[in-house]
Amino acid sequence: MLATNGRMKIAIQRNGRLTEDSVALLRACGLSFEFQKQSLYSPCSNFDLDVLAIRDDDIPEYVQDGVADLGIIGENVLLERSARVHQLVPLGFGGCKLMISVPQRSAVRKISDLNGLRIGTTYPTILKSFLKDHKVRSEIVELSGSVELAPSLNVADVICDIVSTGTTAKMYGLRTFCTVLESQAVLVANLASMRDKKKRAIIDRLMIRVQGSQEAGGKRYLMMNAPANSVARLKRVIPSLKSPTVVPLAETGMVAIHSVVAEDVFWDVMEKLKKAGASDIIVVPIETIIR
Ligand code: PRT
Ligand code: ZN
Repeated sequence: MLATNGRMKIAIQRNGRLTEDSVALLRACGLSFEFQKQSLYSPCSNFDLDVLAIRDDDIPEYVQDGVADLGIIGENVLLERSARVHQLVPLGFGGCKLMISVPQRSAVRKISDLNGLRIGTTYPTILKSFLKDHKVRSEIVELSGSVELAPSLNVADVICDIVSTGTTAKMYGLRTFCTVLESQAVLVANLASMRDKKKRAIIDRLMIRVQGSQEAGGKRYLMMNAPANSVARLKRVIPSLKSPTVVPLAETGMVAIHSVVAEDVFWDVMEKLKKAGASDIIVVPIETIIR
């Protein structure tokens, strides 16, 4: 019933590290839907796309098989499953690394030192191809979870697992040794849906919105007043997207300046602007930028 109601579907992780950002992205794209972690299916009231919330491990196959037309999934899971899907765009969240970690006192210093060792992992496919690329012969011990425990249980000598801050590895007496894969969440599409004219039109509409919200991400809209003769100086301070908009004010000799600044240099820019003569500085968030 679910798969055949004719509406397009996007699969997202139901309850995990990608859930909040996936929901936020779809909402930033203007999609209106109710989302509860226990609900599998949330129809969108204002866009021809419904949200299917499932375990992240199932997303590659669901998109490959057309149960969902689109999906948001970590590159690590996508690659491990070797699913045949179309990768639309990296999304800039869910960042992590698949890394080989070794016990603190291990003698492993270079990749060739892994020869002959047992590597515990839940990512045998990616690891196998990494070892092959580096011409290393190790034994891959395929685990289903609690990978960090493997060395202390003597199930493996070293491990290959997802690391973000490195705290977990440290907690288990391991030191991260080398990166096998850098990963982030990506938007993927079913191959047949990409070829279907009607579905493709909806995917293209969504893509424009995704790109718009990505463009806007980390940017602020800046408005300020300044003496006209300070414009040249102010322009040098604003690392704007394009040249700032300068509008004369009723008060002679004064102008309003509008521009876009990046969040990370925002305070720095503000201080310089004030010094350069700007006043009444107003900063607002940007929801989207369509080019
Ligand atoms: O229930 P379901 O199967 O849907 O969820 P899950 O438990 O399989 O996945 P989840 O929610 O843990 O992760 C989903 C995706 O988030 C992963 O596939 C990655 O793409 C991404 N991601 C980002 C991470 C991490 N950061 C992360 N830190 N996935 C897992 N971890 C784990 C890691 O496995 C290790 O146990 O966090 C621990 C390490 O974290 P640090 O910060 O201590 O290094
Ligand atoms: Zn999972």
